[in-house]
Order: sequence, then C-alpha cells, then structure tokens
Amino acid sequence: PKSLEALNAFTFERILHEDPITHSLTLLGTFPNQNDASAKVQAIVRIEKTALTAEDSPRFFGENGLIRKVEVEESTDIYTWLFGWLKEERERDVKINVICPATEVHIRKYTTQERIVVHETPELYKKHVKPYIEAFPPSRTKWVENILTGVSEQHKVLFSSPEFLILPDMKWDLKTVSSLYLVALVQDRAIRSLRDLRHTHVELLKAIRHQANRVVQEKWGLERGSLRMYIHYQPSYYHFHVHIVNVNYEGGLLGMAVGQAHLLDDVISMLELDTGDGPGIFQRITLTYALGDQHGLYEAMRKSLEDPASQ
Ligand code: M7G
Repeated sequence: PKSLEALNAFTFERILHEDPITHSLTLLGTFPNQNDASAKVQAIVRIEKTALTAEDSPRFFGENGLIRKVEVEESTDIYTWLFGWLKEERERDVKINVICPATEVHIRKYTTQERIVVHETPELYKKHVKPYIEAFPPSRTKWVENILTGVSEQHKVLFSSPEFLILPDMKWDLKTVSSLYLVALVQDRAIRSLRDLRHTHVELLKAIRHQANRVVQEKWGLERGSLRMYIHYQPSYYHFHVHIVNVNYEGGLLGMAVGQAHLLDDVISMLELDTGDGPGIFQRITLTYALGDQHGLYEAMRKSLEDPASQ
C-alpha cells in the first residue's frame, strides 16, 4: 500500500502495542489481496507521530502560529500545563508545559547536560548537599504547599490523609493508563529527601504503597504489581514525594535512570533492617548518582572526585 487510497483499505483488527514514549501505535489488521479481492492479507501497521522540528521553534505562537487552539489542563503557582491543537478539527496534538517566571534553576534543569557519576558520602552530604538543600527559598516548593493546603489541584486529589496526598503528576496526560503517572506528597516538611528517611518512616511509606495500589485498582482496574514506585535522589524538589508510575511505562528520559530512582520497596526493606537506634541506613550510606553539568551541586561534587580523601 503506497497511496492513501490503498491505506484506506486497511481493516483494523487489534492493537499490538501502544507506546506513549515514542507516541506510536502498532496495529494488526488486513489489506485486501491484490489478485483476489475476496481474500485478505494480514498486515502490521505502526503509526508514530513525527518529532517536532526545531526550525518551527519561532513559529509555534503568534498571530499565525502553528498552535490553533489550547485548553488549560491545570495551573498552579508558576506552572501551567495545557493541551494544544495544530488544527481545530484534530485530536489534541501536543501537551504544553509552561514555567513562568522561570528561575535560573529551572533553566539549568531543562538545558541539555553532560553528566558525571559522583559518590555522595555522608560527609559530602553534610558539607555540600545539606546546605544546598537548605538554601532553596520556600517559593521553590510553593506548588507543593498549594496542593497540600488545598489551594490548587484539589479536584484531582485521589487520596488524602493527614500524612499524605496522592494525585496525578503534571507529567501525565490524565487519560493514557499505560503511561499512568501519579505522585504522593507527604505533609511532613521535615523530610527533605531520601537522606532524611529513618526507621520511624516505615509506616508512612507502607501506607503510601498501600493507598497507591488501592487507588489504581479502584479507579483504573490495575492489579497488584502494576506499579513502579520510586524516590528520586537527587530530586528537583526537596519536599518528600514518591513517584507512582505504570510499570509498563519505561523510559530513561522519565527519571528512571539507575542511580536516580530508588524503588520504594527497596527503601522500605532497608529501613526495616535498621534497628531504629543511632544514625539510620540513609544517614550512613554512600549514594552514587549522575549529575549534569548544570546542576547546582556539580562543581562541588566534581571536585570531590579529585580528592582521594573523600572517596
Ligand atoms: P522530582 O523527583 O523532584 O523531580 O519530582 P523531577 O521533576 O526531576 O522528576 C517532582 C515531581 O512532581 C515530577 O514528577 C513533576 O512532574 C511533578 N510536579 C512538578 N510540579 C511543579 C507539579 C505540579 O505543580 N503539580 C503536579 N501535580 N505535579 C507536579
């Protein structure tokens, strides 16, 4: 089939594969047999949305811009996400995320970066990372406060208790279950990152795991074992949260890189092995992860690699 007319003779049978990362669908169906119109030939057709072209960058917005229509999905603090149409009569074509005003930290985060692997010992954590975390102004996590205090995204909250909330992550389009992405935000502001977790948090983490499983089962019929739950280190926001993602949604681009994503189950298991006396496992462990050259900790951590005393 080399023409639209020939393609139009395709009879759809079923979906073989749905891939939200490459924006593609692989379909199974049939075409009529060229020589015998009554016979059918099985065919696989994969349709992938082509990548946006960099040359179009200046032309997306403006009077005759490429984006013809938008619908706001959500707007909170400095973040807004919308769906956009390239032509009115189409399905929503693009997801648009806006950060405005964007800080220097945002600009660095979204810039292509060269990475290095660093080893964060408890000493390096105390010397560089803790002060780095503490230097962030509260405005950095205003969006979290807005959600926790009921100012924004209230209608989206899927579970709420005095300890934590579960709601759809900004990254999710809210409809494609195969790319389901939720986030659990805890109320306890004292937990800034993985490093602050202790034996006493096991109950909280187990409750998050339990409620996440329950919510996706009740709302989307996802059975046990359907979720990959993890904690980022380093995260972008130092207010403790857990990523809750459909296990079939795999992609290095999505923050599942080895070293960055720590499985909630592993974290719970490690904390359970702690006795609860003295410094916990996450206060004693050396954490190894990749850092981009635009990250605020890059210089300090890169230097530590040259200093054998800190290895
Ligand atoms: P992270 O591990 O700190 O950083 O995760 P990452 O962005 O590098 O993954 C923060 C998570 O919160 C991410 O998955 C974000 O997509 C999500 N997120 C960020 N903001 C600003 C919002 C928001 O305003 N609303 C919701 N629902 N999710 C957000």
